[in-house]
Amino acid sequence: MKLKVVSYKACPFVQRVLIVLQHKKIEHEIEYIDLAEPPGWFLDMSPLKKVPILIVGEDVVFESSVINEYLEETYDNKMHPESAILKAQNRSWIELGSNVSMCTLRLTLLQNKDEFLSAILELHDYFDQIEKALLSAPFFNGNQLSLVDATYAPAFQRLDFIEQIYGSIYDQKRHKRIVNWKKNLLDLEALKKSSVPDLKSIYYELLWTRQGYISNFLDERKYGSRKEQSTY
Ligand SMILES: N[C@@H](CCC(=O)N[C@@H](CS)C(=O)NCC(=O)O)C(=O)O
Repeated sequence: MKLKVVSYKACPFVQRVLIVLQHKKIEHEIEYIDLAEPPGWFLDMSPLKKVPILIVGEDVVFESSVINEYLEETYDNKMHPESAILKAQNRSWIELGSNVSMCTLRLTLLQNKDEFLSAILELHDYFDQIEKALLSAPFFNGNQLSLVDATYAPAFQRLDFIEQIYGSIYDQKRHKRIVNWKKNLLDLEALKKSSVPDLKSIYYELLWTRQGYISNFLDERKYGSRKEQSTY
């Protein structure tokens, strides 16, 4: 069955799916769209008008975590643990991963310093919980890459881009295991291959377009005059 992922270059949720496709070595096509001007065929196919969608022959699957579950059920190189309780717990942490991604997105949109700092504190609250769940191991469940890892890697990648202009975001003392985990995820070949090569500059362009507080840390000379705020 032919697989096609409909993508937007800067989307972390698309990357979750592409990491799994890479890890399982599943052949696929990617079609990029512009979310600021989504094509009609995409709006007809995507009930939430969001990417990613996965087109499987004549069928469409939407929502990144659901797409990943479909890939997990259908293809080898299993990423979920076998036991029902561990699998359920992995799904719970995937859910929390969506809160981490949304909070990371908010860091790029919030307009003032206080809101930005309170979003970092919210992230720290999530990190406190994750820290308790992590093992002293390269990945979430041990040595094997899991769907939990595929979920968090794109968020850590964006936090890393933010850190490169803003400075440290993690609490190195409270979040030792997370810092180690995110290093392992950032080194993953599957993460590198899950985005376009110029993701970092696309991401900084987006920060500039969004004109949130974080855009003050970009080099203004590179981006020209400040524009009207946009969410894309
Ligand atoms: N819960 C969705 C989130 C996907 C999502 O928010 N995608 C963004 C791009 S990164 C999008 O398509 N936004 C378009 C819109 O909200 O209109 C998933 O996990 O697939």
